[in-house]
Amino acid sequence: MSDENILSESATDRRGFLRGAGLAAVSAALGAPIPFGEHFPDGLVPVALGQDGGVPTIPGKDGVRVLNDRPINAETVVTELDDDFTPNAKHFVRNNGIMPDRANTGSLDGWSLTIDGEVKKSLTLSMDDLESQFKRHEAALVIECGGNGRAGYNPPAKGNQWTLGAVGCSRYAGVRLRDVLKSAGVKDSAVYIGYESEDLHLSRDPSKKPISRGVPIAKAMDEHTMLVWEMNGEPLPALHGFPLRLICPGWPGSTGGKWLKRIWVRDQVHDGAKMTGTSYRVPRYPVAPGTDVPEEDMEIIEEMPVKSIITRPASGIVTKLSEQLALRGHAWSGFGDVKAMHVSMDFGQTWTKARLRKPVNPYAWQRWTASVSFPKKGYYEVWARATDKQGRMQPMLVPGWNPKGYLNNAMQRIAVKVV
Ligand SMILES: Nc1nc2c(c(=O)[nH]1)N[C@H]1C(S)=C(S)[C@@H](COP(=O)(O)O)O[C@H]1N2
Ligand SMILES: [Mo]
Repeated sequence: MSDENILSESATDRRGFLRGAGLAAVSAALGAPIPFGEHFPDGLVPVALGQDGGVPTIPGKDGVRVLNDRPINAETVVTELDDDFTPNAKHFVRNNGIMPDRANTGSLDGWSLTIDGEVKKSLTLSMDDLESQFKRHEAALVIECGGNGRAGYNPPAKGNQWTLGAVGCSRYAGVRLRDVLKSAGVKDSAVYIGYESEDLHLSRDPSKKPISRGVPIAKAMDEHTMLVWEMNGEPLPALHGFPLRLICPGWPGSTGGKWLKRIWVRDQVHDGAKMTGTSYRVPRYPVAPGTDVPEEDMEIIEEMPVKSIITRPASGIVTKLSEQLALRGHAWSGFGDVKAMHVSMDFGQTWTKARLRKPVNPYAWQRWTASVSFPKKGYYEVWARATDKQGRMQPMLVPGWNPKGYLNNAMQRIAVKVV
């Protein structure tokens, strides 16, 4: 292997050198006043000061690519997802609105979690109540945005053009949602839960919510669904929902409300912001690319499909004919464990079984490793394909086109030049 890379664009270090600096310092570094400085999003490095010719960065984030800065959306460069568990600094960020002030101040003043609706007894819980009244639970969980891979669809779907990196698997600690729901006493009339959060709509209109989604009561009562306040042993970071978030593992990341303040148990399918219309929905039947699908023919996304990534080597690697090329990455599925992982270096004619680790717990991703050798010099692609325990496999091409560009679990391909 050499350091050479045949791709024109490589994953480089996008650390902003002004991380954490105040407005005055930023202004000094720019050599100019910032007339609209008060509107500059907290925690963002001005494009002019970013590296890589102006790629914006986010303080406290490493190895991420910013897709949008209002609201903040950043995906992880795929080679930066190599860790067994994704460090906080590398976890992707998907915000639909403006982060609440509380996230930045780290204060719990006036904060509580309300559980109400179709329950026998409404609860108002402080962080101390959550920590002391319920059994602590820890798990490593994949969070993947429903739109991860959107950039692969044609005709293109509107929205953040996520490639591979709107996914991460970090270690979380908190409590099972079902323990909290049980203590409130779920009524037979309960159908769904909806979350409400402290973030603001982009318009700053307090009567509007950026997002308020939920899951059916069975998923809410599943033993793996959690309320978490710790991420990789640290208090939940501001960008990831301080002080408390929900995680419904295996389901679209959007079901995991950040900056949580209420769980509303509903007697109908929750109808909060981004639950209705075409949000986080796909057609009930396959459609041709570009089809205008009527809203009533769209259904809510539940489990996320089987998927894998290649975290080593980077696409574009140059390797020697005499050497074996070591490959590695992670695989996961919303439908249960991944049971097999295969790689091909001949455009899918033959497949080699990779080694695959068991997950540390359900809904954690699984490490895979493989090595391949090449018959002669030239250009190759390595393709990687996961199969879950229900027999579902990643498609070679983008799967069914859908108007919002969700659920693209096509195999990842990397370019390899053998010299
Ligand atoms: N309150 C709130 N919760 C939210 C969001 C949001 O904008 N506001 N974004 C959702 C979406 S679409 C995703 S994919 C995940 C992203 O979680 P992360 O930013 O910790 O990666 O959070 C979800 N929870
Ligand atoms: Mo998302």
